[in-house]
Amino acid sequence: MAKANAFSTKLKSLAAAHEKFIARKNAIDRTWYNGVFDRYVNPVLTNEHVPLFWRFDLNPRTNPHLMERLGVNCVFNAGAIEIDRTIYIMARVEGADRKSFFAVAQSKSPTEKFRFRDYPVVMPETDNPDTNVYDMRLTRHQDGWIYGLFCTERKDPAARPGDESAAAASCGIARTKDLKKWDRLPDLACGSAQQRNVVLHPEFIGGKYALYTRPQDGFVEAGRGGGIGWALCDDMTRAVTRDERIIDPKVYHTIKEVKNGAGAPPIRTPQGWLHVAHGVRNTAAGLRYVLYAFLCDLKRPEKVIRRPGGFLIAPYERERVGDVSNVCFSNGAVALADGSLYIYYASSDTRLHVAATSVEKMLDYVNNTPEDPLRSFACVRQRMKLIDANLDYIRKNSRDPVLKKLAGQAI
Ligand code: M1P
Repeated sequence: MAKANAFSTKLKSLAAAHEKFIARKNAIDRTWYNGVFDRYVNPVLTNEHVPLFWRFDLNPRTNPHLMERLGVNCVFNAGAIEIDRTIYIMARVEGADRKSFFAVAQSKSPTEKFRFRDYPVVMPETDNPDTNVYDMRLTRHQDGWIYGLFCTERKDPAARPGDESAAAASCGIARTKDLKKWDRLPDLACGSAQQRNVVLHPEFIGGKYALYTRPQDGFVEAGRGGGIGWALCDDMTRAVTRDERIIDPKVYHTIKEVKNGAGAPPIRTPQGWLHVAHGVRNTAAGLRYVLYAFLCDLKRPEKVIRRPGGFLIAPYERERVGDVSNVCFSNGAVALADGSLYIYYASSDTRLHVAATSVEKMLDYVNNTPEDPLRSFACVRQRMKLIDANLDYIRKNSRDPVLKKLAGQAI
């Protein structure tokens, strides 16, 4: 009897804490400001959002100690879509067993109160079963379907005996009308040995489907090749690409020197297709993943027309630490009818955050952030130009006390 009471008391408090956690409000993080986007105090989705009934056996007869039976390690890299004023997040949920799966969480607000649906996504397999699936990009395509493109990993058939970590990565493809029932289509057939971070463009290009790819011929680490590629394909039910053209290459000594990959499906803006991608550089402490933006031509989306230098979002404060530290990664963003734009990004492969901005601000950002001039000397020249223009402006407005104070010794 005492045991039964302890069980129900504990369950009651777990349930109350869980509900309180999900219902909590989220506020803009005032410790952060750069004018481009707002950060929020709380992550929008974490392993603590996962329903208790996905983790615990709630029956005291079969689980007298109220133990977690199937733990969830983290919730991160998520696709996103808005349907009828509800935001749906297609999260990567990683169980305690290291395997990831997909699950939809939804909210009327883009920044808080996300709640998982009762069941995760049951993604059908192909004849070649996936060992692990992750990082789904959701594209609402002109053809009427919502496509989910994701990475499917299987053990590398060429792995040396004893090597239990070499994986072969391909692009898995599925489509749905309601985010509940998924039709699994054959994986993308392409010329590259490794294919991850594939994104479907939302519109037909000359009657064909267009894909952003990341061709690599090495192991899932950097390998040779790389860069964000562009490829066309006739039919998503048997997706085959032949020529992958690199439209955004890796570049020496930049935020994308090791590798890069497309993020959310590009967002149509009046001035072009806006991309938020990830770039990876090397450090003595390992790889560092940041997000960067670029803009492509509206009529020719394979043509990059703006390349603001440096990163847009980098790990900040507690975002720096997690299962894979020093990582920001995004595969989902939503642009709402009022012009607001929400970029969902995960930190350190552990939890999901939101960066709130607008299409207007992002266009200002891509148009007015100078390109990376690639050499320290040129970077200083670039900064000198900004400083000179500002000091000139301050001199001309020297009666403004705030500006005067900002000027240092210069006036
Ligand atoms: O661990 C960081 C990221 O590593 C991979 O990204 P990429 O293919 O660009 O190296 C992915 O596994 C991604 O899920 C992960 O966040």
